[in-house]
Amino acid sequence: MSKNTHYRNCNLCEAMCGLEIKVENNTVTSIRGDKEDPFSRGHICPKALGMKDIYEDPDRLKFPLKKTKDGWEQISWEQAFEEVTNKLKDIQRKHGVNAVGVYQGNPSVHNLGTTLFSPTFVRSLKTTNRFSATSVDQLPHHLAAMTMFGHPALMPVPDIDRTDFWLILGGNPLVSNGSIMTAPDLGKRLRAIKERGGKVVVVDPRKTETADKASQHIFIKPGTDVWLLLAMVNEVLQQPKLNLRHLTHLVEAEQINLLKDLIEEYDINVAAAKTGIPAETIQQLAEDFINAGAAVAYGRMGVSTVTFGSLCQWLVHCLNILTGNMDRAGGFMLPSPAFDPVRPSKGKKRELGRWKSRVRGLPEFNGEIPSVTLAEEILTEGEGQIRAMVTSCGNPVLSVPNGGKLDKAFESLEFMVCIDIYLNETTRHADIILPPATGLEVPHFDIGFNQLSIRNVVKFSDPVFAKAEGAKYDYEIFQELTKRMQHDELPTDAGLRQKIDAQYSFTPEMVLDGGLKKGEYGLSLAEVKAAEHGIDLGPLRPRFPERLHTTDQKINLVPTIFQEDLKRLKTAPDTNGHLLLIGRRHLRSNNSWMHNSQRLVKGRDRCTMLIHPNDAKARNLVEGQRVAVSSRVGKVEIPVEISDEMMEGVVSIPHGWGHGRKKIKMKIAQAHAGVSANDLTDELLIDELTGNAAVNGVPVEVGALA
Ligand SMILES: Nc1nc2c(c(=O)[nH]1)N[C@H]1C(S)=C(S)[C@@H](COP(=O)(O)OP(=O)(O)OC[C@H]3O[C@@H](n4cnc5c(=O)[nH]c(N)nc54)[C@H](O)[C@@H]3O)O[C@H]1N2
Ligand SMILES: Nc1nc2c(c(=O)[nH]1)N[C@H]1C(S)=C(S)[C@@H](COP(=O)(O)OP(=O)(O)OC[C@H]3O[C@@H](n4cnc5c(=O)[nH]c(N)nc54)[C@H](O)[C@@H]3O)O[C@H]1N2
Ligand code: SF4
Ligand SMILES: [Mo]
Repeated sequence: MSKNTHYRNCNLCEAMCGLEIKVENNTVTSIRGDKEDPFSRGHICPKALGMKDIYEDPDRLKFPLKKTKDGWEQISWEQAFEEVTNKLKDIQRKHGVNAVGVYQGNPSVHNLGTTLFSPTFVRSLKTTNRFSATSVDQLPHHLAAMTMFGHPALMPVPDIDRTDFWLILGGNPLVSNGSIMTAPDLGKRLRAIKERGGKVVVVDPRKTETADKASQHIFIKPGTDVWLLLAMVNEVLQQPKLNLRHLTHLVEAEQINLLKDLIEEYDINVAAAKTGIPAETIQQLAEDFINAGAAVAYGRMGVSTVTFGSLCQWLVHCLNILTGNMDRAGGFMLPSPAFDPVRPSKGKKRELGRWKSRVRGLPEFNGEIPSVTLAEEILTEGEGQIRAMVTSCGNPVLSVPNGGKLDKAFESLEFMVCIDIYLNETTRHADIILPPATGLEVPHFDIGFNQLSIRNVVKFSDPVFAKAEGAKYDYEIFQELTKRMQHDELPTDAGLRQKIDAQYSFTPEMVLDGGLKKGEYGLSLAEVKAAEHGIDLGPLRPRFPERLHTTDQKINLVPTIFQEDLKRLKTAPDTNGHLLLIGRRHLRSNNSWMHNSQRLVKGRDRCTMLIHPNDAKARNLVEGQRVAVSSRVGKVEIPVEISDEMMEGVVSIPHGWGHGRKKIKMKIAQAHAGVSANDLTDELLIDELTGNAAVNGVPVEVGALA
């Protein structure tokens, strides 16, 4: 590859920033924002340079490793594939198909080969013990999409370039760079709302970086947004006349009446008592939202990973729909991606809980069971117990509640294989690690995030560097594993067999080309490749009703499961008297796996606990002091940072740290170890409807070290 300037998308977070990468003598000499990218317009964040660090990282794995009594030994791919699949098949023969569990982590959706080729591999394992980061993150979004719009992937995004009022609940897009909303250059986009006379309101227990730049910030007690949203929807329903615009015929009038009856009791006064927000503030917020030109409510992690996460996401939709802001410019809209994986469901009935997890009876969703139940599925003896694990792109020891228990569970397995680029807190438990080429070495295309993008765009990114000699692409690893996982003892149905055979004869680029041509813009991959800065396909367009996948092509405003789940509000436990733990993200951090970049971890310690001055005073704590934080499941020691950016009664610890565990190989991360917030979060604290983890709003005790 002789070219020395390359244009490609950053694949690290959801923002899809265009990068301009200069290379000399096989070394990256600079990474800048691509000013000609029509979407990101030159914007990048500090993590973009992490692409160089990952490429050059001496700790990054490139060849298969096998654990032996003398330590890790490099083995050939052939040996690795043979041993892995023989072992998995053996265990399935002996203990049944469900004895193999699989966990897929976040970078799965940031890698083209894994996005396209891992699903068939997972199916070829034939196990119902499938887990992923989805249930520690966004299950409530998918459930609302599926039950209201007919498909779990139909998640509208806020049309922030045209809105007059953006209500952000539990999201910190200026740091996360947006989630379930692909919107590079968010700082400018947010400023533009204010400059055109619009308003941005942030509801968050912490005065975040986003709240700081917003028109208004409202503190809320963690886990209580459901009451705020109920009160706001109630206010909307009290309006003399609703105007649903073009959705009027898509929502049954009886459903609106039903909703009115169901939630009548949850008014502003109830909300004020629960949330800690004054009644007048809630009243004003509701009025502002109703009276704004185009308005949009958007709720992310902070209202998804809480005990009423699903009700929250449902109510966010209700608020947008009933104020006429769904599917409208400046409101909540569905993107129109060039490569569209959302296929007509051919009458396929989708529901929650087609099967239940063995130990705790948590519901299946979209073929997976919740990750909060993974540890007990491994540790609890009996038929169906997980005895071998496959992980791909995941670090559940640091990302799933009660990571300490999971650490022990993985240690007890008969066999574990990890498809991963690092020897970290999770993969250290593996018997074999299969590392794929990654980052600048692989072609990239954002299948997932073009479905969540606030403008319709498309771009293909060529690799900047060739992969190391003898290394494998992720899709090649999945092809090989899939092919070899077929065994005569376990019947493979014709449909799966067909998929497996097809998969073996395709490359990701062939799949992309086919999908793009079939897509609504009829583009070929060659045409997309020719536009190295990407192609702008225009602002979002109204897509209702034709994109709805419900059988009657209407919106299901009040799905029965939410109606039922409302009953749970009556028995919500009282959290008064406890400090409540919430998370926090940092611009230079990316979940658990980018702390091996010196430039991203340098500077002051970021793994600290934020606490309000009054709460610190009540416990005689001073700035920088190390304290003990404990919860039902564990205890950590961490320095405190005292700040009135916290709401009283709430403390915040970032997740993804905790690299002090033994036998990992991430030198820089180990030198900046921090502690894991998920040694405190509780696998029993969940959104009961879906089993999604509630990593926000965890009761904890804080005190000086003994
Ligand atoms: N307390 C608390 N916990 C949380 C959260 C929180 O806010 N608070 N957030 C949750 C959320 S939103 C998420 S998404 C999860 C994330 O949870 P996970 O996905 O389990 O964790 P990550 O830290 O993203 O780990 C990514 C793994 O993929 C590997 N990797 C990186 N690139 C590649 C690649 O190209 N190929 C392969 N095969 N592997 C690769 C890394 O080495 C690492 O092991 O954490 C969740 N956990
Ligand atoms: N720099 C960086 N960017 C990232 C990541 C990263 O680790 N670092 N991770 C990526 C991933 S996987 C994801 S999913 C996204 C997440 O993207 P976001 O959801 O935007 O990010 P968070 O920082 O988790 O924001 C959650 C907010 O909810 C608030 N909160 C906590 N509890 C409550 C509550 O009960 N109610 C309300 N209203 N708010 C609450 C928190 O204070 C926090 O500000 O970020 C992505 N981008
Ligand atoms: S905001 Fe996200 S996509 Fe953009 S440069 Fe940073 S990590 Fe990459
Ligand atoms: Mo996430």
